[in-house]
Amino acid sequence: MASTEQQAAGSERADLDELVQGVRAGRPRSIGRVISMVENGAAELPALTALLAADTGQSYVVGITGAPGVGKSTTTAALVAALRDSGQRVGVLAVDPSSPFSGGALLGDRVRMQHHALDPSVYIRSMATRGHLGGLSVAAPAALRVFDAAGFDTVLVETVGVGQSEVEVAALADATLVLVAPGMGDGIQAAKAGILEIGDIFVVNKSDRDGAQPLIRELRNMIALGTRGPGEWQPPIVTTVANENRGIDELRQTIDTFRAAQQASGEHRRRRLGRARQEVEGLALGQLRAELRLSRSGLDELADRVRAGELDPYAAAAQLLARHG
Ligand SMILES: Nc1nc2c(ncn2[C@@H]2O[C@H](COP(=O)(O)OP(=O)(O)O)[C@@H](O)[C@H]2O)c(=O)[nH]1
Ligand SMILES: [Mg+2]
Repeated sequence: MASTEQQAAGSERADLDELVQGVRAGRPRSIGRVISMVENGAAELPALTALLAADTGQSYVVGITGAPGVGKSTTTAALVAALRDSGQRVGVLAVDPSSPFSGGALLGDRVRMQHHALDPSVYIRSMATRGHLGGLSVAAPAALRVFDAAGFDTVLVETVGVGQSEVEVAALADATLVLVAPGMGDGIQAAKAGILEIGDIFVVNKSDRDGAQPLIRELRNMIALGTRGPGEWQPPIVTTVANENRGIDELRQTIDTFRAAQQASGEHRRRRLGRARQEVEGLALGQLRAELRLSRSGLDELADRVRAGELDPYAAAAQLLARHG
């Protein structure tokens, strides 16, 4: 007869199998549970990830970045509708790297997404990544893998945070849309802060407003000054009025054109490789950090010697790693 321990392990395994089947079938409850496990860094994650791995590699990830208020959520909702019209199943992941809590900040966006919420071919989820072991570089790809295994053709990733986090999220996407808008004062300003280099497609949203033409000109000049060489993808500018659904079909077609070009050039594979590398590194570093803190590797003792001026921090770090190895 099996021991109670074996029985417990067996039923845990059965739970995981059921969860994996639920994700594969695209069941919202299962997808939601697994993404919560990603957020919380659950102990079952490695086992779950191994079970899901065979079903991944199909979905296309589109990152949507830009300053707050530029129209990211409106554009995301409009793109969801356009992608649904072309028969795709669509996932939306709203990432807030600055918050340890998911949900709250996105309530407004939820309302906007409401008419998609009843569509079984659309799944919308927000996720917080602060406090996650390995941070955004681990949590976001793990969540994307869940969407992927659930069979979504396209996953739209909207960042809620600002600044560096947007650049980080862009590094996880297959294609990055950078949104700017006239009359925001900081439209191009935000672009200057590193966002220009990450844009595959630029979107001038709110083009119903004054100042759209000068903004397009300014953007075009800045793109021309960029470092992209001949034969490389030159980021196009798409003009939209997202809340009126104008320009959204053209945007969807431009994403398709970019996708075809990046697949032909090998750039798509390079990006996926970079993403996997970042994830593996993030996991390894997170694990190492946890081990160094938990194990009696003498971190406290070494720190105390550094404090007392008996040891320099480089030597202390070298000793720490040597003891750990
Ligand atoms: N006039 C105008 N307003 C827009 C447009 N797109 C979005 N908005 C409005 O701009 C505000 C901010 O949009 P939102 O999508 O929440 O921006 P986010 O913070 O980047 O996600 C909302 O009130 C939208 O209705 C547009 O093309 N033209
Ligand atoms: Mg938003």
